[in-house]
Amino acid sequence: MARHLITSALPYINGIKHLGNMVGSMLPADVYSRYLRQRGHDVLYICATDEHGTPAELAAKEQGLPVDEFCAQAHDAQKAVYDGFALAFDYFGRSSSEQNVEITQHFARRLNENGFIEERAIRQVYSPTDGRFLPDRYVEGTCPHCGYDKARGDQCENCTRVLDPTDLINPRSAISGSTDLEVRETKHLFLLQSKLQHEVEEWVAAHEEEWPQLAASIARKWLNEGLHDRAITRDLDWGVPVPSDTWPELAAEGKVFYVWFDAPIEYIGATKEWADLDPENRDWKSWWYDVDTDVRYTEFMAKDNVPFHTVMFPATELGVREPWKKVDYVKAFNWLTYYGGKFSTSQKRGVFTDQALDILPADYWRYFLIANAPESDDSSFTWEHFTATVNKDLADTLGNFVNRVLSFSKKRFGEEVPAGGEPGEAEAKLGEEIARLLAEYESQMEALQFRKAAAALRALWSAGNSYLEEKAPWLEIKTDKDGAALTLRTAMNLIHLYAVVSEPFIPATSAAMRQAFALKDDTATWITADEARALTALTPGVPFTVPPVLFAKLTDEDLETYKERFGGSSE
Ligand code: B3M
Ligand code: ZN
Repeated sequence: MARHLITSALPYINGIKHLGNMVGSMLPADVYSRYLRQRGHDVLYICATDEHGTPAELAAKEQGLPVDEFCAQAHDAQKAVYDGFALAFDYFGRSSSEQNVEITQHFARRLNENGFIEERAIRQVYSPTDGRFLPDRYVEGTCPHCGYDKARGDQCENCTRVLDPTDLINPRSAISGSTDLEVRETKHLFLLQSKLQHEVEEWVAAHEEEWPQLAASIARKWLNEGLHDRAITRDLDWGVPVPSDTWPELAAEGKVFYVWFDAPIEYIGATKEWADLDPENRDWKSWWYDVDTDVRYTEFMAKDNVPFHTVMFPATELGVREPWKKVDYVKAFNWLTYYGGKFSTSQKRGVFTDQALDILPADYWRYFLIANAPESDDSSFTWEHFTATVNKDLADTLGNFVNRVLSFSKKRFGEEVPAGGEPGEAEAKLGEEIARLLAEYESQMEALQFRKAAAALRALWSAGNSYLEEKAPWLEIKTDKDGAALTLRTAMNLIHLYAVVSEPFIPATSAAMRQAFALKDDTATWITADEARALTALTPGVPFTVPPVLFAKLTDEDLETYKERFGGSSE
């Protein structure tokens, strides 16, 4: 048993996320956490809404709400969707929490004491029309690198390059649209990342071999370009205030920390939020402080977040000169596209997570998304692919197997696992196959290779179908009643095995399968290789019920309806 700390990139507060966000961070982190818990590990899965910065202020403005009220509502709305997806966070916090304010300010003070923060006067975009400075996303314009004309002042969504608002060509205010912008001088805090370059390089060198290539190559690229000193404060109303004990002048001017400074610290902050709810039994520091080899820390994120997690946040943690836990494994994802084009929150294209749950239960989405996770490359969502996968894998291969076996057995043998027959050659062959596939599934899960893990799970389901076709109990029963009982009992044992091992992917369906045998809701007991080989855990006489159809088959008409509602192309 090991201690596993798991975090997924914090979703921005500014709106309900689309399926691309879900598959690139929270969902795989949940699948992995569930798997590790089932294997008996001590797991802490932490996430939170990322609530500061210009996206929050702009979204609140759009809805005509004060920003704190907007964030409270938007946090609850996102949390409801994640509950709907059955994401089993140990805690889902808020980066605007007092815990995060406290730890962020502590980090800043320590960085300052260690000589890694400097006050500098800089030139910032100022809008006389709006009567304020326009940091980050308050400015939009054309990307100087790729020419994308809706680039934001902090990052270009198209080429993912990090930008400064003054880099943009033809800049305009995101508040008023005004192009009457000027550049004025103001003081800000800078994090002297250049002084930490060497240390970060050493740290990355010690870890990158273990990371997936996507994460390692992005980290390398950033280090090769050189770490630049970066402004970590902003002229905004909403954010973690610069502490007045250390920087009275900046604090009086109302400066707050830049959202990317406090957001990763919220991984720690949210752990403290969790612990503060039950301080007798929960120790947040035992997960984060001076635990270098006691805790294994895995982060999940899409590729645009990788530089912040492999280079910038580690730089911050190193500069603090205290033994804060740093990431061990960075699981990074490419993009999920919508018919080859971009899913986009700001352009409202693609399928949003709340809409997805309106249409079908979470397990349909969880399975499809993980089985097609953009791991080695971008992958494309199409309704054709989605409906075909649901019908083939979930409705036919798994759902139909469960229903066929249980209804037929009920009809011929009543509502108990049937007695009779001795396992023979077919069962021995099946057992070997199941044990082999289970080992494959386990090793892919442990390697965080989600598509391959999904393929192994699908192969486990298929093996049951092949066995059933081969033994054909509906024919067998005419000549060999005991033989048919053995076949059905073995098939029921497969259902029991599926209930346990499918849980990380399709938890609600797993629960329905367990309930068919009135098994207590104990998924923490994994299946051993010997049990997989024997397939005899469910013994004759165990009562069962036939569950309702596990997965509905999607029709051509459904497909047309989805395409009409969401648009069946990238346009
Ligand atoms: N909220 C960016 C994003 O949603 C950001 C992640 C923060 S992780 C500390 O893509
Ligand atoms: Zn660009």
